[in-house]
Amino acid sequence: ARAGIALGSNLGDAAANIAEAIARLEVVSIPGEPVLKASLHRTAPVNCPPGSPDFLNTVVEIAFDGTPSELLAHTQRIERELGRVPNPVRNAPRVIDVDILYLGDIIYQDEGLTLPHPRMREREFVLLPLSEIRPDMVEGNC
Ligand code: PH2
Ligand code: MG
Ligand code: MG
Repeated sequence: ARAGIALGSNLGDAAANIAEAIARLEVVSIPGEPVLKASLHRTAPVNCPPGSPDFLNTVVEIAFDGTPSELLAHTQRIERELGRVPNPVRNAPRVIDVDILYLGDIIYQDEGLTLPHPRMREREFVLLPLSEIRPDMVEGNC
């Protein structure tokens, strides 16, 4: 199935962090299937602690042959490999955030993952890059 994945970074070399995460997602994508990549967007922090740096955000779409929890295991592994450390502060600055937006038309919910992502439609930092690669999915196309 086609998997939409949002990436964000506002700590360290954000562009390099996002590029490295995308490279690792491409490894997970089904060989020969297209990987769609939006451009990088500099965005103001939303619901983050005061003084948080701006983000770089983008969205990619890969082809994934597996379950939602298998894809989540990959995105969490990639966050770990890039040096993300747990922070008890909600939405504290992070080296990399890799969030699954959708996996085909699967509707899924468990304690760690809800698909489609419940907040993707409210987030301009998701909708704007998503509209570049999947304008059909974004109402009004911003
Ligand atoms: N991610 C959040 C909360 N706020 N703001 C921006 N601009 N970009 C993000 O990726 C972002 C955010 C939760 O993960
Ligand atoms: Mg997030
Ligand atoms: Mg996340």
